Amino acid sequence: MDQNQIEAVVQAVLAELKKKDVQAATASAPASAKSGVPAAGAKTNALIIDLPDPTTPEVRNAVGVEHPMDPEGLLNLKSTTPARIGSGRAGPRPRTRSWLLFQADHGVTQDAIYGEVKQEVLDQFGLFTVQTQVADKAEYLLRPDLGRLLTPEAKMLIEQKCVKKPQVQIVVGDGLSAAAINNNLPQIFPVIKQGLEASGISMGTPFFIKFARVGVINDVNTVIGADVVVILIGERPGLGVADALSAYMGWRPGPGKTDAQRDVICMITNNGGLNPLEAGAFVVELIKKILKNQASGVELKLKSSEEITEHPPSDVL
Ligand code: B12
Repeated sequence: MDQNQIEAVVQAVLAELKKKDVQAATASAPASAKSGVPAAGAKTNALIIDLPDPTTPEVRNAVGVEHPMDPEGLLNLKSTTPARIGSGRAGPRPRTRSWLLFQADHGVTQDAIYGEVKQEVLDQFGLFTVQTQVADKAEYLLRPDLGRLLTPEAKMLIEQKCVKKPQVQIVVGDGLSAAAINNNLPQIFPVIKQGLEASGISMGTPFFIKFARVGVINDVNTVIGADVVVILIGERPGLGVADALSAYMGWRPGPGKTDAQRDVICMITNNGGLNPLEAGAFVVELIKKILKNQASGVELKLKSSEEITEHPPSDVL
């Protein structure tokens, strides 16, 4: 066989293989691919993306273990947690589906951390903005200490704009999830405000703190002098939920006060957490408890347990 004949045979075999590849891919491709619309990034006749969207509930919750001993038990187990269990494996590695889902969820956490709180959400409640000593998001992540301190300009603005020595000061902080504020503030804020008003508790002038950490309430109170300071702040996003809000609060915060002297109501979200409307009512109840006991955190726990021991409810007697 001469060189030309060899080349002709090779070309014929390659053409045949290409034809078979296209037939096989078309047979297993989803409807969108079969419709002739090439998937994003696909070159005609080269690559057809035939994996379903991994983030749909059906695919997210699908059991990946082949031949489970107790299929129903496994389904029940999976329904109790958003943790990635029972997803199966490909040899020693995760399946492509699991890996894509992980990447997609990770993308959502990045958006939550690097996202911005919407001005329209702040405007809805007339919140003005001040900033901590953090310059940008990269510094925010690296220097939590600076996220606990207000700039001199911020203190000046707070001094000018805010009512001093209220019983309760509410502040909002972006924290680690802008989505938490964007999605939950519109529901929780009015409930807290109305709850305090209805209980005859005075509330200071609320405002927004950019690049905030929980401990900033100490610095806030050096200017405000409130009895209780509450910060509504975005929680560190998880791979299941990225828009959870927390309400951290303390009795007369000030320099040197720590988390041991604070309380928190956490995981406030409509995505599988504490509903923000309900959470607002809990926040008001906790504020009342702190005001009554003039203590928060561990001290509040100790004081309330003393109360229970001293005055046991009638059904305990
Ligand atoms: C990260 C984290 C931690 C980190 C905080 C370190 C850091 N610098 O980030 C570490 C591992 C130290 C930690 C420890 C504890 N944590 Co923690 N933590 C979290 C987590 C995962 C995220 C918090 C967050 O995003 N905060 C927002 C950011 C912007 O705040 P930050 O200023 O950066 O960080 C401050 C807060 O995170 C605060 N903090 C963290 N945990 C707790 C717990 C309490 C009761 C308080 C008052 C403050 C507090 O400490 C940080 C420094 O000031 C939450 C889970 C969640 N769904 O919220 C649990 C969570 C808040 N922690 C919890 C608990 C119970 C604790 C501990 C008491 C555990 C223990 N038994 O030791 C300790 C207390 C620590 C303390 N600071 O006094 C519970 C609170 C439950 C509740 N309603 O009371 C949560 C909700 C987890 C859970 N589901 O059980 N925690």
